[in-house]
Amino acid sequence: MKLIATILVCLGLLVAAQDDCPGEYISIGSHCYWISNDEYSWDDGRDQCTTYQPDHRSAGLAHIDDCKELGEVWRYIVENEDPTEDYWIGGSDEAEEGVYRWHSTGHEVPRGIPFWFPGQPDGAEEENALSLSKTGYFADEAASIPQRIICQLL
Ligand SMILES: [Ca+2]
Ligand SMILES: [Ca+2]
Repeated sequence: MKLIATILVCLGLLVAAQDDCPGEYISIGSHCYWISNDEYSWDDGRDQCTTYQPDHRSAGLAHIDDCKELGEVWRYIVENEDPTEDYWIGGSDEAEEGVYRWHSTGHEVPRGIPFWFPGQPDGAEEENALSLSKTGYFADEAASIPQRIICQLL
């Protein structure tokens, strides 16, 4: 009985957490995200996120700052979306080659393992946009490539 009670309480919390995210946003971990079905260039994806702001909450392409968050988002994609695709998230090194920053916070994107796939970033000035790639890790890719996008409420 105790176990069942625990499960019910947890389910209750889960539902409550999802209710906290407005519009089409969903709760993953402690943040609200929206994963598009349509594909956009990185710039159009950024504009899409900053335009669609349910309940007047600020939003941008996702900024994934710690490995717990990365694990939670990737696990959600594996279980609910298509893990054979790449998804745009909010980092860019367009302003300064080799220095990735989140467009929504201005903070530097974490470097190396466990965030980036080994060998990435490798595109120099040809690849200036950050993707959560089908490897489950970050990769730099050409910003013009159409990809699905992951938006996040700020
Ligand atoms: Ca680059
Ligand atoms: Ca690359």
